[in-house]
Amino acid sequence: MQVVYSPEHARHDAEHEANFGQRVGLYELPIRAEEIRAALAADDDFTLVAPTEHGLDPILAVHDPDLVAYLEVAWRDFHAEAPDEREAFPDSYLHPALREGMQPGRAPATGKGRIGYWSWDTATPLVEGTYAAARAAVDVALTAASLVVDGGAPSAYALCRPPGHHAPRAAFGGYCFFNNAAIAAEWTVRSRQVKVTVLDVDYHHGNGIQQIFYNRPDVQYVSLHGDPDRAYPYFVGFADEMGAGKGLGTNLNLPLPEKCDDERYLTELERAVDAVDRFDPALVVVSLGVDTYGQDPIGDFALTRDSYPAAGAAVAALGRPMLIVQEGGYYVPALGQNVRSWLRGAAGLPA
Ligand code: SP5
Ligand code: ZN
Repeated sequence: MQVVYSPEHARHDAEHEANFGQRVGLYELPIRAEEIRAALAADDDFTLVAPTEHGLDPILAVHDPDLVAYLEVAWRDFHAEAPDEREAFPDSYLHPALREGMQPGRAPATGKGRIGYWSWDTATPLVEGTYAAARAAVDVALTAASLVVDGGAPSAYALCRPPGHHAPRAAFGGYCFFNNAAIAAEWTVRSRQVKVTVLDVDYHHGNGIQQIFYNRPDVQYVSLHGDPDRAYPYFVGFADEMGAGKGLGTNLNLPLPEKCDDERYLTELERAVDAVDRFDPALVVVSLGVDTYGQDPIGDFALTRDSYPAAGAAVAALGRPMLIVQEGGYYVPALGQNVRSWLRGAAGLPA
């Protein structure tokens, strides 16, 4: 299987996040991508390839142009008013109740306040190299998509970092800036006039992907994740969210309990795979997070490594072209082997 990787990811090198008001070490670190790269580079069944530049148009097909323009200047803008900070964080957010009954909110023109208009959580610091890294991650996803869609490969893996599935059309958060998987899905739909599914197996619900495609009949979103009644991102990902308008029926959420084990998970994955098969997509984009692992520091599932080849094989059994896009996974000692296991299962290789 071909693996698209760019060293540019390392330019997004923030160090902290805020969890319930506490400044803690960031979980989403450059070493994550390096561990995955090393595990795949050591395996002859994988070939690393560099991304090609795809420009801004595929990003603008998904994201608000004002978000894209903001992210390009966000560091400069914040740094000008807070020159002593190495990481940019908001101190206020535009809660919907703040302007209830008034004109919609808008971003202040410049400065420290502006970041709180575009951000939606307290765990997504922005640093000097964030924009370059986020742009490269999109190129990684689109290059891998092209290997499958244009090149006829049965599957390809995009080693994206920063991840993307929490970024909706017009905001960033959840360690995500540009929604790599959604951008690759939309690019395929537009260039090929086909239906695409995004199957999200990260521990967290991919609220960004759901939001972007919620009204769309031609893009299905299916997700297995920690129930938002207890798990981040808390406000999106409930089972009764099934799409709207022409997209009604194209969104499927399968929220799962704490300590979910391999057997339960693989049973639920079969339900997800059946729904994908019924939708009949020309491409399956897998948002792959291995923060479902039992030892993950921010997830609460109990999956073992054995579940990953089985999960990859279950999705591959659809017999449809597959683009696998990296999302989360934060237990660094097992990260490379967990991802490798999933991909080997997806490629029909022995575990
Ligand atoms: C792509 C992705 O997986 N994003 C996840 C973002 C989660 N951010 C919030 C982290 C909250 C961590 N809570 C710590 C619990 C420690 N036991
Ligand atoms: Zn996650």
